[in-house]
Amino acid sequence: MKKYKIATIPGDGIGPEVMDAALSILRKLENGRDVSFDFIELSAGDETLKKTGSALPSETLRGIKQSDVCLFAAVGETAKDVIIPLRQGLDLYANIRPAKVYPNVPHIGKDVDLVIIRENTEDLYKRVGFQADDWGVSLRIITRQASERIARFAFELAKKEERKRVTCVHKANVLDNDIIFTEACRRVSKEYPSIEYEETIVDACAMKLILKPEHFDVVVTTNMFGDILSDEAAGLVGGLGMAPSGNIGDRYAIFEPVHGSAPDIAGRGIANPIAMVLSVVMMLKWLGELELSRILENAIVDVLKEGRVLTPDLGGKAGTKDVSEAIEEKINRKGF
Ligand code: GGG
Repeated sequence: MKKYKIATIPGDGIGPEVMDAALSILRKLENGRDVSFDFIELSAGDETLKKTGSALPSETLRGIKQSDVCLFAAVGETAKDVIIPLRQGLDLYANIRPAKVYPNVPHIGKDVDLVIIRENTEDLYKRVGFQADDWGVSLRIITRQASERIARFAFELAKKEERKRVTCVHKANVLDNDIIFTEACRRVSKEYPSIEYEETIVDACAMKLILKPEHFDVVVTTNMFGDILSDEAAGLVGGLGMAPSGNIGDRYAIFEPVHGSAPDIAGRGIANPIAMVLSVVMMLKWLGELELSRILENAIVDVLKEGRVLTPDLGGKAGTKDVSEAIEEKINRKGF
């Protein structure tokens, strides 16, 4: 029996609702299989700050380190005090953000199946700067080491997933530190001659994502550009309710939906859990549970194909729990 210790951080707003959906589905996946999940709930976020005085208590960090992997849902206003320290503190240097068109999901980008690899530890997110009453400075730190590391990660992912092209996205025509990033990507690209390599300026990339999204396969970019472009890419494939992600390092990994706590719909039971559940699919792949990840992704696809149980963001009237139950039913019915 394979046993996994999974740290869970439900967080704020719709976080606990989509986390419940994910955990209930994982329990269903355990049934009759040689795998078991031990969930360890940890706290972080706005509510945790109110209760404990810290948005990211040290027990939470310790709990993640003692687990095989972490599932994170969403936090609200305290994002910068939770997500950034987790990514940098655990050296989760690669943020994988896929954008893929699924059946029956209203979308504007046809044939989109791309993945954005966002450098996750430096750039403006280092939060090095100064602030006075009427001015502020944030240093945009880009190093050769981190750039080469993320470039290599992107090419390795392209190789593993049999993807054809890596696009390095930058603003090296204006920002000198992006020359370091592009040169690193170019150097690493030489180690992968069978994968096509190109460079695109970030503003041109933002436009081309709308005009010709099917062109993109693997996009590798710096932290801030990756944040913005991945929301744009999510917009091509049905919105943030369909956007999963993984924060990957050499020792630890945290999987989370791209969306935040969505306070406008929190507590109403109508949040789309699919971004969270697709993050579980990514987590299972990372754990090496390829068969389970395939079963789960197929169950999601089956529910979407039928188009009967969809949350309001996808044009339906179903609730979060309806969607998770429909996915569980598919897992059951297929007798996997
Ligand atoms: N899962 C990503 C996440 O929690 N992001 C935090 C965030 O964007 N917070 C702002 C908000 O919830 O409005």
